[in-house]
Amino acid sequence: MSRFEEAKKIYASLGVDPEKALDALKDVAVSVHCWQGDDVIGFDCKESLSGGIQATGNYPGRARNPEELMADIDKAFSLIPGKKKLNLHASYAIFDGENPGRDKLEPKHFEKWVKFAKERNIGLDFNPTFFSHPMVKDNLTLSSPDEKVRAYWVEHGKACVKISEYFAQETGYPCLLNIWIPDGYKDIPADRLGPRARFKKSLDEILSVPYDKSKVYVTLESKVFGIGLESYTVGSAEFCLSYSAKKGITPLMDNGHYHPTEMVSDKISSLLLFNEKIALHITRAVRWDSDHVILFDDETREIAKEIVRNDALDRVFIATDYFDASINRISAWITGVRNVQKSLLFALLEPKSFKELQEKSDFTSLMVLSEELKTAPFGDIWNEFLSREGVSRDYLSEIKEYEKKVLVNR
Ligand code: RNT
Ligand code: ZN
Repeated sequence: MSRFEEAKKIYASLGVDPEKALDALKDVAVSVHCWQGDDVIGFDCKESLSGGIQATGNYPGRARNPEELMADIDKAFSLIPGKKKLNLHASYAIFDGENPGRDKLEPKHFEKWVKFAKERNIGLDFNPTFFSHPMVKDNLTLSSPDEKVRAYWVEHGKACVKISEYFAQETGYPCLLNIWIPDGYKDIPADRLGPRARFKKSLDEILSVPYDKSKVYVTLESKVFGIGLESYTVGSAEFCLSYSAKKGITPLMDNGHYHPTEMVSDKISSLLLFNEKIALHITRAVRWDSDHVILFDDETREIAKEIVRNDALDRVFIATDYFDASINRISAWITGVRNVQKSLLFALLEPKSFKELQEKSDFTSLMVLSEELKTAPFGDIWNEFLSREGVSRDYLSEIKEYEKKVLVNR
């Protein structure tokens, strides 16, 4: 008997059918962020990374242009099983001639990405880029008191709505447009309301652009602090949740954007009760919003359990968001995305009876069985998934080969 057949028996004895789990997993799309490949630099201007986020390390082989980034994405995607989408930022626009500025971006500046997506039959998600740009003034964009600055970024937001609609139309997959602004203050502000009122007004203006709500899902990502924005962020959790609820858009939670003991896994159920759809940026925060590569760790598994247990695989938009420049960037992509999928599979292999144990207050059984499950032959089910997807288990040797042949020559 194969290891998979053996493992199936063990899971069956726990009341779990691994075939069903594998079947469910293959249809879950993970939106893979493009910015792991080039340390969040993009192609549209020479500004260094700003907005209170940081990619640290100088491992060789950063993608320097669209061709290199596309080749690296292809390499990573060839070693990631399951369904994928590609998540782009506006700063990854590809210009044939002049750069018209972020306020004047058009669908044509993303034609090459659409071609890339169509050829691979994947969907595209999108993000306006409100950072790393000379029009960011005093760490403010959509909440700036300078009307010229605010208007510039409103135009950028509107342009991105149109580009998202174009992505959805062309690829045939809905496009998620995620709005995140880095706006905030290093030190205690004298006025907390003013910037938030301006942010609200700016969002209203951006969303006044008509768009097809069945094709474009606008999401709003909150954040508690950033580097140089330690005391106040305009787009706080309360602001973003309230705005999303009022306007009928989708809230997005990034698990690096909360106080260190606050867990996104605990927040998912509440949001599911009040929203048709919710969105996630899965990342790993080490002591701060450090955006380390996602591991197969407790919180990632707990997030996955909350999605699966609540039958919400079709209600949660799952995206990755991390940037590590200290290790092979392609390996980072693969490891992180595979760990999201592993966590989902782990959750899909949890017995339904656990809920009943809780309801009966049989916490003894719940603890014993949950601990037992941790050493069940999960690896054999995961390996079966990889082989059904035609993806090899060992990606290290392939990555090292690509590093030798391609990356070190950059
Ligand atoms: C920053 C946010 C945001 C960015 C990307 C690049 O803290 O998490 O999602 O990481 O837009
Ligand atoms: Zn994020």
